[in-house]
Amino acid sequence: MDSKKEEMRRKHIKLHMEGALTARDKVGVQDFVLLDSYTSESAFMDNLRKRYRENLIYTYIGTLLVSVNPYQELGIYTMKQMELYQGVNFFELPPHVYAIADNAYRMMCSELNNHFILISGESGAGKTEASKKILQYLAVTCPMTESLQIARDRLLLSNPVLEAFGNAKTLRNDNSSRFGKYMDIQFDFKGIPVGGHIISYLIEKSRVVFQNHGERNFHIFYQLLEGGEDDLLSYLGLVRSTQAYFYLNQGRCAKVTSIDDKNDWETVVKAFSIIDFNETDLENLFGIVASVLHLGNVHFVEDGDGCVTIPDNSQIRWIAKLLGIHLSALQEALTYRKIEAKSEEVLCPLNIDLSVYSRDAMAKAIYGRTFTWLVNKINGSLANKDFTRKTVIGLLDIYGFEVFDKNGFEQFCINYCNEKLQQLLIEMTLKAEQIEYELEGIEWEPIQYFNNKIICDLVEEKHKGIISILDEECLRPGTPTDLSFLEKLEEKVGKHAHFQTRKLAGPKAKKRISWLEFRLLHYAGEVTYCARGFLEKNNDLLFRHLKKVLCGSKNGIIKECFHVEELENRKRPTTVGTQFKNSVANLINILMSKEPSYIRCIKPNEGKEPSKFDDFLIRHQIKYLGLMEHLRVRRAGFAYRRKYEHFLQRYKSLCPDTWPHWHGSPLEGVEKLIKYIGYKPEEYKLGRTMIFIRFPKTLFATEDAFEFSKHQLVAKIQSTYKGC
Ligand code: AD9
Ligand code: MG
Repeated sequence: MDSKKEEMRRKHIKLHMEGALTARDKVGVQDFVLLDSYTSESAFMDNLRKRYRENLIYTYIGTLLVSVNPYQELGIYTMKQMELYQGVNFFELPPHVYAIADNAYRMMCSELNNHFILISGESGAGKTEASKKILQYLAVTCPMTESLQIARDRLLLSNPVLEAFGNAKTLRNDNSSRFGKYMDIQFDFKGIPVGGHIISYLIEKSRVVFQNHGERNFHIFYQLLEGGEDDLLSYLGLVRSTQAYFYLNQGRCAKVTSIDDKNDWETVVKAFSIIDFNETDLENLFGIVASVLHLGNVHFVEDGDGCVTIPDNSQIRWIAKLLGIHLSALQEALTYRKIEAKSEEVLCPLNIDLSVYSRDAMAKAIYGRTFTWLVNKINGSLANKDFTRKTVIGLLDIYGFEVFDKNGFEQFCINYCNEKLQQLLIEMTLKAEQIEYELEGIEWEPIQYFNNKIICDLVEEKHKGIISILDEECLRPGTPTDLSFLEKLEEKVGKHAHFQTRKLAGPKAKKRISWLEFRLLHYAGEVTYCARGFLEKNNDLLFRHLKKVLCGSKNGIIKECFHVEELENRKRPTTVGTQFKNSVANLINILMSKEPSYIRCIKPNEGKEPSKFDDFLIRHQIKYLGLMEHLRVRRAGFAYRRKYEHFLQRYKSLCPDTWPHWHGSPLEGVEKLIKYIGYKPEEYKLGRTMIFIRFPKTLFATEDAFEFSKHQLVAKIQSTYKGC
């Protein structure tokens, strides 16, 4: 290059370095850490909006992926895309869910450690879709042997089965997961997927007996009625009409345009055959599904003596047949309560309300336990004992923070789980940052952040937390009620800074708290819970009498789900709240032992519409997904860091000393390079293996200068060849 041209090039590079030229206005930055005003929520929103308009649904915050549901097919999940992301340096390509999957996979293979990918976001934000894309990516791109193809197929096909039994149409999402799911994908030492294991959390059993207008029961009921063969339906005593069943017609929306139940039935049946379900399993399983439908149609009437009877026995007959239990015993268990006094048993008639309660409790119990059985059965088929040395990638698709107009026990549990996961995210990110700084020999500057441990403690602390207080109230002799529980809360945690009730907040509270309500100030914002139903849901009581009948069932699945030992054990069963608390603690332990990746999904509008970016809704989610907090932690100190080798490889053409080949150490090369292009001392720090750049503008300038010099080089090469 002649000296005049070189001078021009230098001048241009200098201009870029001073920030005079920029081309990022249209599509925004692909990593939020590169935002100049990284503490500004508006800047965050602007960037997300710009990218969404360009159909760029993914953006990073460091290594965390933010995803906005496009509600349309964008053609970004093709085989070609999968190939593109395989083994590529994380930051070389635009952000993508495949990059997250590939990065976790490569790290797992090279470091032989375990990873997890936590996917969170509100209902309809795209969590399940993201987790399916990851599973597909791993199944398709990982090496595979013929003998292990079945393991891969089972991993993939466990999804439609679990979705059939655990997903439902809600107002927010036509395919809403009504349970939390953690799935380990296990790999052998060659990186071949060999098996898996699933843990499910808190299936929404109440949906089995009740659905809001515009919502449905779990998909499997409709699939069976739409797709099941005539012979099967008549064996189960069912008619082909969703309208005929009380447990299906309350929501008044059995037909949904986006759902093809008949087709889905075929997929599920095919999946069952691959996942090793035999004919007896299926007979038992559909016997239970049908029994639930029959149970919903059991009606009660009260006779003159105040005794409840079942006027029409036809439904009960079918249930007795399908579950292999005695008709009269079932009838008795639904209309009487057996009280054991001293050595004798006394039958005490139930009123209509209690009979309906016990009917619904039975439906919920058999469905809930069958779901657990299903997960165990799938786990049996995913287990692969031949491989002892295994590493895993865990996928967590869990319900996001929920704030509805009315929030009950379920929201309380879900939001507590999110509180714990937020704590884990911040702690793990902080820890990872701190470790990286230490390893690199860079001084750690403490970061101010909100530690939500105080709220976790409020809910979970032994003897003092809300769950313990609820348990105590459930166990208390006398007549504990939801109101007495609320009073206990006021007495015991009333002074806590994150707890309020109407009495405590007084009439001047910003948002009114009604009678029977309490409010928690979560990290993501305030949520007002109605205590109605807390005691009942926490107890989840199935009358002993009914349990006994179910323990005698001849249906193989029910037999496995209800054990006589349960009856013999006089201890109160663990409450739902405590069970959930324990399973969340267990989950946190599982996650803590693995390397994390995070995907935060955002729902862009309530109407499930493509290209609609609802500012208000999204701003709210940014807050409760803790994104600004995460960005602050991630950006503290330095916006950008890169290994010396990678930095030099990319930018070496900017300096005559390092171009085209640098033979010294990468660190020395980087020192030469940044001196040449004029980095100021306050703009960067050099660690042991990485350069840390403090401001995004320094990196942008370098990147723009690089683009410019690349064009110059191409032009030069082209002109050289022209001359040949
Ligand atoms: V819930 O908490 O289970 O109710 P999710 O799981 O967050 O919820 P889901 O993944 O089921 O939401 O996505 C909802 C719908 O959005 C899907 O059925 C798709 O129609 C749509 N969706 C989500 N992600 C994508 C995507 N990456 N591309 C196209 C998408 N459509
Ligand atoms: Mg889902």
